[in-house]
Amino acid sequence: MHDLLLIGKFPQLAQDMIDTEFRCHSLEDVNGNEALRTSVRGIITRSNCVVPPEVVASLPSLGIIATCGVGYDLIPLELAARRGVTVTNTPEVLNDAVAELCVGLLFALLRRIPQGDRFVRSGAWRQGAFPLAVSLAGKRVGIVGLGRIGKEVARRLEPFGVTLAYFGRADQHLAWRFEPDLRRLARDSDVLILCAPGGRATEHLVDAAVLDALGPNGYLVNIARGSVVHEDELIGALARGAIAGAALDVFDGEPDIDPRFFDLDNVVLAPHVGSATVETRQAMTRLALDNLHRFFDEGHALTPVKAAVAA
Ligand code: 8YV
Repeated sequence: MHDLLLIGKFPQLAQDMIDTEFRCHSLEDVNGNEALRTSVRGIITRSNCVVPPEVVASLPSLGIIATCGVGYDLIPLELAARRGVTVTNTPEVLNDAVAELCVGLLFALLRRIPQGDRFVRSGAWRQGAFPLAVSLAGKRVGIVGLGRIGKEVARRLEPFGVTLAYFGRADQHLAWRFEPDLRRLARDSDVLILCAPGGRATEHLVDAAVLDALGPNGYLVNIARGSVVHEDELIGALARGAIAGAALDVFDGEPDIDPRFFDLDNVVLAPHVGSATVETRQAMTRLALDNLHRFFDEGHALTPVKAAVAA
């Protein structure tokens, strides 16, 4: 049974799967045992955990970093590539779960479902009706990053009678309109949905200028990464009504998010649960474990991250 360095805390169902197939060690265990440190060939982690470069550099036998998740923005890819370390993620198996959460957050945002729940629980209903919200039907939806998850979001929203357009690296020549200018997409959208990968290339892609273009009747949904939005400018836009509202599953510094969010009534907050279903996390863990087995047994992985794409 191979030894792995475990970085991050997994749901118990995932950890149980891992423990039946590999011996997991903490960073403290590895650093305190020279034989283990020099023999560990694999790291297993989660996409919302930082894999420190100094840890990657400290493991002479390291051959693979397998993350449970599609994002790899917290893994030092360039260092891994220089050292010939394979990095793997778990694409595809979580598309449905993340897209479903996105649709759920969008309806929660537009129809103010969390606020309605609080309204009933507070007894305020006795004093009058809950305020009117807005419909999704007929709205213009702009998707930022039409990758695998972005396409699943678009497919789920189309039956609701929306008009879809997207922004990304290139025109994919699909039925939906490609908009090469993000501010123009925001200007021409009622809802802007962020599905782009995290990392340097997308950091603060959505800033005050984009939010101003989205406008006071516009809504933002972020299921990507907190880093894709300039969070301070988002909070300012929400506070002054420069946009109508936002639904966020990802944040800077999560789980310790900016407390200013808690005072905003026009924001729906979710604890990075896009892929957090039993079925999906089982599938993600299975794929990460299969990547490790395939690498150790045959020298190559099933779903390696292509560093060129990540650059
Ligand atoms: C979480 C995600 O990271 O897949 C990703 O990139 O953001 C989510 O699936 C999940 O907690 C990974 O274990």
